[in-house]
Amino acid sequence: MSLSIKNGRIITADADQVADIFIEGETIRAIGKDLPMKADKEIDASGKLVFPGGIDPHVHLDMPFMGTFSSDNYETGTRAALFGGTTMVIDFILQRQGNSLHAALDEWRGRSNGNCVGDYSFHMAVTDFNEKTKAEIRDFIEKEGIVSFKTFMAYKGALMIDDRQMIGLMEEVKKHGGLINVHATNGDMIDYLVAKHRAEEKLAPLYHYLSQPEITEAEAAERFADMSFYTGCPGYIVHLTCEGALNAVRNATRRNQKVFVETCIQYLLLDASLYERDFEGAKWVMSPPLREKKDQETLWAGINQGLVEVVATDHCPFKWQQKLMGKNDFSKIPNGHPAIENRMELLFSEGVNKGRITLNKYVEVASTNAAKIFGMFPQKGTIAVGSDADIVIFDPKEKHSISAKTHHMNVDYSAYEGWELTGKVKTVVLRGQVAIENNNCLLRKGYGRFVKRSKVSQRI
Ligand code: DUC
Ligand code: ZN
Ligand code: ZN
Repeated sequence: MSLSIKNGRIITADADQVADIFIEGETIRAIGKDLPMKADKEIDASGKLVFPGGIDPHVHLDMPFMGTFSSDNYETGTRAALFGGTTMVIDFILQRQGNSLHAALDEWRGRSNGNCVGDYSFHMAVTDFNEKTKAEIRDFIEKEGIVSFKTFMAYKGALMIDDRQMIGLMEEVKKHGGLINVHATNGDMIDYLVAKHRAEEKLAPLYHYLSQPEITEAEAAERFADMSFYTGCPGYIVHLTCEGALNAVRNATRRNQKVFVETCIQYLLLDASLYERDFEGAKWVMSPPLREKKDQETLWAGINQGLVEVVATDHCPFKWQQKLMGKNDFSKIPNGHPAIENRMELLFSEGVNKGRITLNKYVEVASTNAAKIFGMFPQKGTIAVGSDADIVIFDPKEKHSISAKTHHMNVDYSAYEGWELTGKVKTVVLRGQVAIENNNCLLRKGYGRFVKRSKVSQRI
């Protein structure tokens, strides 16, 4: 099976050209003007932008969390991702404290194997680092192709590790060529503030926000950067939201240290005023919480300064009935919001169209940098001869609006209901197969493949 995409404006992280793409099987075979090859199927992309498939390296599908499961499973979540131009996601396996990493891998494979429509990988979240866990690290990197290890500096009693465990894990991960991802917020400070607000019967969603002030994140980001510097282990801060935390990363550059930073689309576009809407604010209860307008400006600037490399989602949807678990107590609202389907279009409309980022930067932060940082470039994250044919054909002029009535995520509200966007994903190709066309998904569950990743290079 071969496919030609003719006359599109092809944008990669470092190029911009009108040309044809010839795909044979799963990979790109040729790129050039007026290619002579005849393909089984031809798509006319004149007037359209052509991007590498989006990569969202931070999603939680079918995840057991806070007494329930995130409402998108591997099928609905990866399909919704494809509708939004994201051809690959990286999900998180959570070790259960007291159990092994491999037991968790088996559990996560049980839910994901054969169920994905789009491509996927896992980060391994280490919640209990000890001599037994330590002995498993090498196997993950060398045999399983899982080279990134997530750590939580918060969620005490369930997911959090202490600094002693963090240092031990960093040394082991560094030894084998991996990377540490971190949820960097100060768990003890947050626990204290949650308990205080509950004791004072301050139980509305607003107090979720007030229990995680900026300083809880700035402090943890700096501490994490220090530990990463000390051990020499590459570090990646997930869902960074605010000026204080980004300043910690900026300061680390003064000693020639690189800490990779991911922000998420919601922190660029939404702010904490949404928590003032009584219980409706539960739709945006996530950790870290939404911040202030000044933080949004810092994050956009951070992208352009090369301090923020990735825009992900932390997609962790819960239906309204699940959010109601915290009706009388903000600390019981399952944390997370839906965005896997909206990320690429929101970032284009609000970022590129509003002149905040260039087209090349868009591709960099929505796809290429994640592929590089997480060890799968140039197989993923670019349009080049030999790369997987993961391609998005995008109409930069089409106007549309976001609604739960039309989205494909398994959740009964949208965090962006009524947002008017310019720019729409029209056709998506995953490893040479047309995945999305005319608003239909043409692939079935089971097509999505687990992507084994390579040891991590610091260069991006
Ligand atoms: N934050 C969320 O909002 N949800 C899932 C996990 C996390 O850290
Ligand atoms: Zn997190
Ligand atoms: Zn997360």
